[in-house]
Amino acid sequence: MAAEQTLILVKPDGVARGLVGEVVSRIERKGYTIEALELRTLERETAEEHYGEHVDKPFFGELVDFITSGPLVAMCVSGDDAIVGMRTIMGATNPIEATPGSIRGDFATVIGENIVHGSDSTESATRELGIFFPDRVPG
Ligand SMILES: Nc1nc2c(ncn2[C@@H]2O[C@H](COP(=O)(O)OP(=O)(O)OP(=O)(O)O)[C@@H](O)[C@H]2O)c(=O)[nH]1
Ligand SMILES: [Mg+2]
Repeated sequence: MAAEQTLILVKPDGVARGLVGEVVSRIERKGYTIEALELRTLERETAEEHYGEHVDKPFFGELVDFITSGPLVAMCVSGDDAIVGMRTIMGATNPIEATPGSIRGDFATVIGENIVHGSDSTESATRELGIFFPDRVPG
């Protein structure tokens, strides 16, 4: 068990569908702490940096178009094993494989619009929190 911080995004589809409260509620109910929260619309440059690991994928352009298409809600979430724990709450990347009871399993149908993002490792969490909440990254 490790105390961790992770970057969670309610993506533009989640905000447009009015699911911010639902996602926040599930995070709080689980027992994690919301350390910081901001509604913002990403510049393309910021989105390309955030999704830099996917730059060579065929869907990269589509991904950046989507994540910059409207306001999103960025959160720094903390708790015991919060990185993997949040990925479990979110469900599998592809909503048709996400377990019912998970956010993607309950609210999404297509991979390109899957409501939430969560950091996938401690390295990703540090890098991504540095983009969205630089004040919250240790050191
Ligand atoms: N259109 C499209 N989008 C994809 C595809 N694969 C992944 N994505 C999108 O790209 C995002 C990032 O992919 P990954 O990092 O592999 O998946 P993930 O870690 O579960 O999702 P994130 O938390 O958003 O990073 C996914 O959440 C999807 O929205 C694909 O084949 N087509
Ligand atoms: Mg990812």
